[in-house]
Amino acid sequence: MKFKSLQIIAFTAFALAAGSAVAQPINDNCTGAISIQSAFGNAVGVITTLGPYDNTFATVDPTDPAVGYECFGEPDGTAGNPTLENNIWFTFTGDGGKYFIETGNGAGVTNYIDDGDTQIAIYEGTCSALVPFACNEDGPSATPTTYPAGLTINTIAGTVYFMMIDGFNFNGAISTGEYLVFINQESSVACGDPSITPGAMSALDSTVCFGDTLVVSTVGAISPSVGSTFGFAVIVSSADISGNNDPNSDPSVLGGTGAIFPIAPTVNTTLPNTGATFPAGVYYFTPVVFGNANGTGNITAIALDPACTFTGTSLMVTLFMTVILLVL
Ligand SMILES: [Ca+2]
Ligand SMILES: [Ca+2]
Ligand SMILES: [Ca+2]
Repeated sequence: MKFKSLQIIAFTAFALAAGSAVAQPINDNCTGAISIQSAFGNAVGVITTLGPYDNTFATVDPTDPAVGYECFGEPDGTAGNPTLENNIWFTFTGDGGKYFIETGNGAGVTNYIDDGDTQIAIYEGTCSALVPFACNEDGPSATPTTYPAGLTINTIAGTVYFMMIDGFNFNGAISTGEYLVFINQESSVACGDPSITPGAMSALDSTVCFGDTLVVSTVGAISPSVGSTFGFAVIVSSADISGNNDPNSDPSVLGGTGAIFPIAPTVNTTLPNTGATFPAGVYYFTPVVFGNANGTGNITAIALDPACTFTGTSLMVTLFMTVILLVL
């Protein structure tokens, strides 16, 4: 977006001949979003170029979202009244990777968007119930004369995203034209990354009676994000397994959750209800983050790589009666 100085803009008036067809882009609305899935899952550092796309005849639709683009700089760079002008839509499914997305100029573009001035808003949910996920007005490639949007996102594996790219409207001067979309997977969290941590686990009670519900929570977990299977899980065992990075080879391990939030870095919150039940006894609950693993389902069914598995401190809980519902 322009911000610091006004510019003299030369308007070129033109009229379309009567009867000529003006084609809206096929992805003018969310429901027509173009899949850009091919740009995801490629090697880190390899830029995938998509387009060019042209917003010249794109329109604003009543089904467009009312929120999620609060960062857009209208009317004058202050973002005092963000507006949609000529938005077009794209969709992709996350794979847990970290991606940098920006627009720009390049091969195939014959009418680069005015001032390069795009805006990007990314949503989760569905077209009829879009949930704001990320927003950017000007990215790191912006200069004093060109203002392409660009942002980095951590995708969640399996989550469907909708990306809206709009043009900036500088006091009525709307950026229209063509642009490319560049998508580049950035380095993820490798097994040796010092930021990796299974987080801190706590429980509401250390002793649990029949009929009680035990809530175990973990905060601050950061998992690796490499390999086909990675993420966070809670292991239940009959002995303390603190620091055992090969937990599935430990005979005391009884079970646990499936891999949760395969995204990194991230912060865990209270985990979903597993509905698991256990007989009376002493149990240990242990957070674990892992990468470079294979398989799906419960943590005990996943082939872990001990060199990329990080098991936290076990938390002891005593169950006094049988059939206790555990909320992990
Ligand atoms: Ca539109
Ligand atoms: Ca706009
Ligand atoms: Ca911009």
